[in-house]
Order: sequence, then structure tokens, then C-alpha cells
Amino acid sequence: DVDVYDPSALAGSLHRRAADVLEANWTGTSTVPSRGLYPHQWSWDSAFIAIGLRHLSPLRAQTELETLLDAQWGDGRIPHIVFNPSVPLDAYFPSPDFWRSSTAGRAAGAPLTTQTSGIVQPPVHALAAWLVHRSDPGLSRARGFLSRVYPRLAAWHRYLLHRRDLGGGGLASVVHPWEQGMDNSPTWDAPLARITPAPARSFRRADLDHGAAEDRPTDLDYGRYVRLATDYRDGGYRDRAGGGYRDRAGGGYRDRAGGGNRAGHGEFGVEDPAFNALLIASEHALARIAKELGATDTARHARAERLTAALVERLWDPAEGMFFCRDVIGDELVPERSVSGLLPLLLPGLPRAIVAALVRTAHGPRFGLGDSTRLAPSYDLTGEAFDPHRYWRGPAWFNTNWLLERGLRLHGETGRADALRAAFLTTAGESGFAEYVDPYTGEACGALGFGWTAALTLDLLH
Ligand code: 9WN
Repeated sequence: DVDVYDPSALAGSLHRRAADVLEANWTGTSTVPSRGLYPHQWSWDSAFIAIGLRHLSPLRAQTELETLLDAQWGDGRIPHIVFNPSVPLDAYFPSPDFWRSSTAGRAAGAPLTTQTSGIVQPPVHALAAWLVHRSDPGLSRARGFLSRVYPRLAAWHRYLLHRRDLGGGGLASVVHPWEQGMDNSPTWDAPLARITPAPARSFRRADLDHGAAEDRPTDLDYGRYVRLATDYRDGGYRDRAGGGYRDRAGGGYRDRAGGGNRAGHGEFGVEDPAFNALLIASEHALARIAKELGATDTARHARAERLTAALVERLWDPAEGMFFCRDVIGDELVPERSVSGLLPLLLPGLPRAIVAALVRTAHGPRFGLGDSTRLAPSYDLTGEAFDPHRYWRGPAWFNTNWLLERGLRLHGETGRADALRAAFLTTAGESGFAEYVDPYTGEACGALGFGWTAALTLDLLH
């Protein structure tokens, strides 16, 4: 009887459709987030994609991460985009001729032949490498996968923990909204307001060729993104941490030379809860990788615990029951409620009271889980800036919901994790593996056949 509801058959076809998306987005050495909108390799996308790909081909999943790591800079940074030289320059903006990595990034050790961007994205990579290893330890050992990626991942974390500790409190800062990955979140509105936008005629957006303008960031946002990236590039992609720029007595930022912003970079610096939680989760994963490779010291786990304490001390707001971003320029919390502020739920070492508060906030009126929304929105439903369709200002994204599901399960919230998993799978399938969806209706927004949506679907099916 064809009308009989058969969940296993549905799961089977969902699995096949998700696998088809990853097959279609595979280039031979890595996976594009989307053939039209994002035709290159993106850093955190690749980490999430590898986590799903491991269920189809552990070899491809290893290759995905190794391709990304081959583009690592000498100073340890993993660039947020690795450009595919066979894609036309005008297919994506900003293109390699904007970033000029091999020349402008020379002092920071950018690769000579591969073209990349010069900013970073959230460090999901060590977590991904560990999960990929676990999917086929035999193949991983035979290929020496972990011993090859370990030193690179360690250098990546060193870069973030030293060169990016702009606030002086032990956490990593992002210097551009694209680095945190939630480009136009209302969290950035205040820190971005001090940035003079680049003139609209000085660049051409390629994203509007593929996405609806009302679902994408505004031209004003783009002007500021371009200004920040240009200034960072023109300063040779140098980072300002480690030189004692922090004026501890005054609490504000002081230029070492005392003369305003050096080379123009340094106007934007934010400690973000999700970025740092992913760094900590990846630090725990690096500890497991080190152990698998025969190391005996427990320094990495201890460091992850210290970072968790710093995260709580610097970003937790007990009255609000969630984490906030800290603007390191003004040294103050940014009072905007982004889903980023729930993602530390991922961490094993979080105090129980904080876990309980995060679960309450996620299931309360601001994020609506288990009640008004299908999936957690990217931003507070009751916030003034909430918009159910505009990119990171409200729509639900699948990577953040996968992280929340993982956090709920880790902390024993099995019923809630099961409910979120079911909603994730239904919405991913119905939306055609959309990039993001209306959090209430699940209506598809942005690109379809999106890489991490398909990959994380596969992961939750396993
Ligand atoms: C800029 C690729 C990336 C994601 C980001 C998402 C979006 C780029 C853009 O697409 O950002 O990096 O052009 O809008 O915000 O999280 O990694 O999928």
C-alpha cells in the first residue's frame, strides 16, 4: 500500500538525495558549498562537509580537509576561501585579484601558487578531522592521515590563540564579520557602524546574480565588508595581538605608535561565543588526536578547560541566560541575541547551571525550539532587527542547528535532541537542502543543494 507511511524508506531516499548533492558539488579535490553562489572551497563549510562525507567516502572526507590544509599560510592561518583557478574571476566577489594573497600576504606566509582570501573562518577543522578518522581508523592509519594533519591543526590553533588574542583575555577575536561566518548578524551592526563603507561603485557584487536581494546583506553592509578587508590586506594581513596594544589601565585601545589606527586595520575586533566554542571543541579533539598518535600529556584538555572558563568569564550573561559577543575595541558586550550565544552548549566542561540556562533560552520565546519554530533561528525572534528571510538576521541555518543538536545530546537532553534531529531532517529534505530557511515555515531561502545542509543531513541519518 503506497499510502503507508514508511520512515525507513523516506530516510533511504533522503540519504540518496543528500549524497547526490555532495556528489554534484564535488570538484575532485574538495566540495563547493553551492555551484552557483559559492563556486570555491570555503573553510568551515569544508569541515562540516567532511563530517557528512565520511559516511559516504572516508577517503574523500580526508581529501577535503587535506586540500584545505594545503592552502594554510606560514603563520598558521587557514584562509576562509581557497580559490579554484578554473572558475572565472567574476563568478564570486571578492575574487583573488581583490585579496592578492600571494603578494599582500607574503610576509604572513601565504602560498605562492594557490590563491586564497586572507581572513579566516571558525575552527571546526580539528573536530572534523577527529570525526573523519573515527569513521575509518584503518584507512586513516594506513594513510597517516592524523600524523599529517596534526601539526597543521596545532599551528592553526596557535595562530588563533596568540595572534588573535586581541582582547588580552585568552579568547580569539575575529577582525571581519565574514570570519565568524554569520555575515550580517545584527551583532555586527554596532561594531560595524564605525567603519566608513567603501564606495558602492568601487566593487561589483556577484552574489546578487544568484540570490534574491532581500535575502542577502545590504549594499551598505557590503561597503563595510569591503573596507575592512581592503584595510587588512593593505596592512599585509598583519595581526595586532601580542604587541601589548591593550591599554589595561584605561581599558580602551591604544595604538602602539600612539597615532590612530596602524595601516587602517584594527577598527573591528570581536570575541564571538560560537567561534571560541568551536575552537575549544576542536582543542578537545586535538587532544584526542594527540593521544591517538601516542602523546601522553594532558595539556590540551587542560587548556580547553581554561578557555571554557575564559569564555564564561568574558562572554556569559547570567541574567540573559546566554552568551554575548564582546567588542574588544570598546571592551563591552554587544547586547544582541544571536544563535551564536547558544552554541557553547557544545562544550563538555560547561557548568551545569549554564547548560540548564542555555537549554531554557533555546526553548523559550526568543528562539522558540519545540514551540513556535521548526529550527532555531539565527537571531532572537523578538529582537527589533529580526527578519525571517534576510540571511543571518533571522533565518534558520542547518550547521548551527546541528551544533545545537549535538550539544543537547551531549548534556543528556535526549528528548529535545531527538525532536531537533527530526525537524532538521524533515526541513532539510523538504527544502531541497536549502542554504537557510524561514525558521517558522521551513520555506527555502538562498541556494539549494547546499553542501553542509546535505552533509549534516547524512550525519544525522547515521
Ligand atoms: C562570505 C559559504 C559561506 C559561508 C558563510 C556564509 C556565506 C560568504 C558570502 O557563505 O558567506 O564568506 O559570500 O556571503 O555567511 O557562513 O561559509 O557557504
